[in-house]
Amino acid sequence: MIGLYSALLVPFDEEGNILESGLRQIIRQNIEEQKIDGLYVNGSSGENFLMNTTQKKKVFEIVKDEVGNEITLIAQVGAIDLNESIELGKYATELGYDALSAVTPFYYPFSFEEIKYYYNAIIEATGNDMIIYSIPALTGVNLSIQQFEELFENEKVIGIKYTAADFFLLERIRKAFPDKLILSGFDEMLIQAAVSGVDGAIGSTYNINGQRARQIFNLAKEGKIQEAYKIQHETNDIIEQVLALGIYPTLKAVLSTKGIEAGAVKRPLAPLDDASLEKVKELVSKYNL
Ligand code: NGF
Repeated sequence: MIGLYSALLVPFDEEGNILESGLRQIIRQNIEEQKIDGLYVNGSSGENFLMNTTQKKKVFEIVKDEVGNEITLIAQVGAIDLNESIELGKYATELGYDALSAVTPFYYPFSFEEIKYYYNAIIEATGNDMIIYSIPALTGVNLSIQQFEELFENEKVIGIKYTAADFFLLERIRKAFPDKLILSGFDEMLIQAAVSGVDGAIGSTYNINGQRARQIFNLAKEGKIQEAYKIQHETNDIIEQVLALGIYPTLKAVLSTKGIEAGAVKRPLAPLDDASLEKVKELVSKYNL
């Protein structure tokens, strides 16, 4: 399960329906152009939390159908409705997804016992491996090293998707659990994560910038830090502009300039205006995206 994963983007029409042919095109360019090792399906970048259950299942189905066994597939099934998580987890497992991942339950201030119950319930119902999706900035859930240890007591919890900038905690987790999988989540901090010993990474920008991410990761792992930083700096020039314009519509607009049917973002997320679309074209040409 080590490697670089794109957090798969999902194209929608103006009414919020999934564009199946566009989704297949995005998958193919991730494999053929970005050369990624796997896809993280129905995460934040897939606008998962804006979709209904039927749409989430549809995405799982299309992705597996398009990918087959070419690359590794992780299904994000987390939801605050545990029954939905279980239903999605069973569905993705039956489709043949390599592992599940679930965001820590959010909105209500769940106790750690409740969070643990949630993970163990999904694992028990599906029998699949689980990667904890920790993203404190969006969920408000900050798990401590002791809490990770308790979650890891279930051997089906194989690792963490670590989307945080706390490199002290990351170092502590790496040292304490050398055999657990750690996939880092912030593309703009890939070099720091690689040096900290992560096994790979999952990112939204790898949909358009996967090859630079690969160079950063490999160079950092080989100890060629200055060379890795050169590419991280260039990458962060791109990410800075993408974030300023609005991450998901901008990533889709970049794909659209390449003739991919990347569609719109799902409302209430807002589309880009004409001035922003012009800036996207400049970005694509300047960085050869
Ligand atoms: O989009 C977010 C939200 N984070 C992603 C990634 O960690 C999670 C990250 O790539 C993800 O994409 C998913 O679950 O689908 C950022 O977009 C990127 O580093 C720019 O900040 O924080």
